[in-house]
Amino acid sequence: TSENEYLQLLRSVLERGTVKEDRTGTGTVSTFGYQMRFNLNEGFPLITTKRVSFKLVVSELLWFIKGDTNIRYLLQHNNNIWNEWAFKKWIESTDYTGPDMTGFGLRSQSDEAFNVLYLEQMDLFKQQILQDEAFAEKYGELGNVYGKQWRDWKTSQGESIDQLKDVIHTIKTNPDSRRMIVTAWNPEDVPRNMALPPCHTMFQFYVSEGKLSCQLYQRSGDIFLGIPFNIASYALLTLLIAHECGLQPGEFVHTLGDAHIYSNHMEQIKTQLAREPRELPQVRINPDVSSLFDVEVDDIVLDNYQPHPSIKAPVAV
Ligand code: UFP
Repeated sequence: TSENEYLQLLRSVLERGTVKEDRTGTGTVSTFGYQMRFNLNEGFPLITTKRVSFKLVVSELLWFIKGDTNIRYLLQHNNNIWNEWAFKKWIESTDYTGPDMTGFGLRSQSDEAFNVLYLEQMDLFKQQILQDEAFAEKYGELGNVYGKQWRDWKTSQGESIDQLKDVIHTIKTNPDSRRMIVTAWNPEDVPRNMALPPCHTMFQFYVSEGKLSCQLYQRSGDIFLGIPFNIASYALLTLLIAHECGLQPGEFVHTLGDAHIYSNHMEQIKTQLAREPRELPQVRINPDVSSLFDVEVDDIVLDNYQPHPSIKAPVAV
């Protein structure tokens, strides 16, 4: 199956990668420039050699599509993947009066007593985001992350560009166009107004023989933890847009810049590579919902996903 594209990436970086230091201080083995292709008609590319949470993929993608940049929606869907970024702003603010949380990412992994305190503070933070709307508005906001750039890119004239809506319009009316691009990399915002400079930098659509393909350029990819998730997310985006445009899905082409394996993921990768890939699952979209912007979590169903067990690994922050 097309899962081999991913397993081949793992093997290739293990074999050809070079040792490289990185921002997080963890250390990586890395290569520069790599491409995978997933034929979306051969099953949905949610890898089976370990369990990947499809629920988290769905709620994060719908959050981007809605143009939402506040973690409140994610928390309402039990999705915690962006919490640390909002939490960081909270503990650095003058409104925060709890115990010192400086450097919580690394400290919570090495210091068990601190970890207990951290989990307590994080839990309080999440509760307050969910219960207190004014608090959520102030501290749940991540700035100009994906949702903002996709749906409400601000021009120098103060106008707003809805890149996602525009690209869908072009797919419908001028499918041969070679300009169907959405970019999240906003050089003005990157150093100032973003919690995390976008990893999935830009994507382009392509229509041929009634099929919609999508290519993503990802500037930086954590091969073990991030990439399986990113593949599923963009494969789903392609299915959703094909659905709205009345096209069949084609391919998802995934192009990587710095593709790296963190030094503390090596054991996990050995475990994973020893496993036999299984049949890929399928995704169904509620046929009654025609607009991408009306899709809700329950409109997307995953069938026949029978993966190997999940494999835990530390996240580099
Ligand atoms: N990362 C991914 N995929 C994502 C995401 C982050 O692989 O969707 F948001 C990883 C890549 C890298 C780190 O290991 O997170 C971001 O760090 P940096 O900005 O230094 O590249």
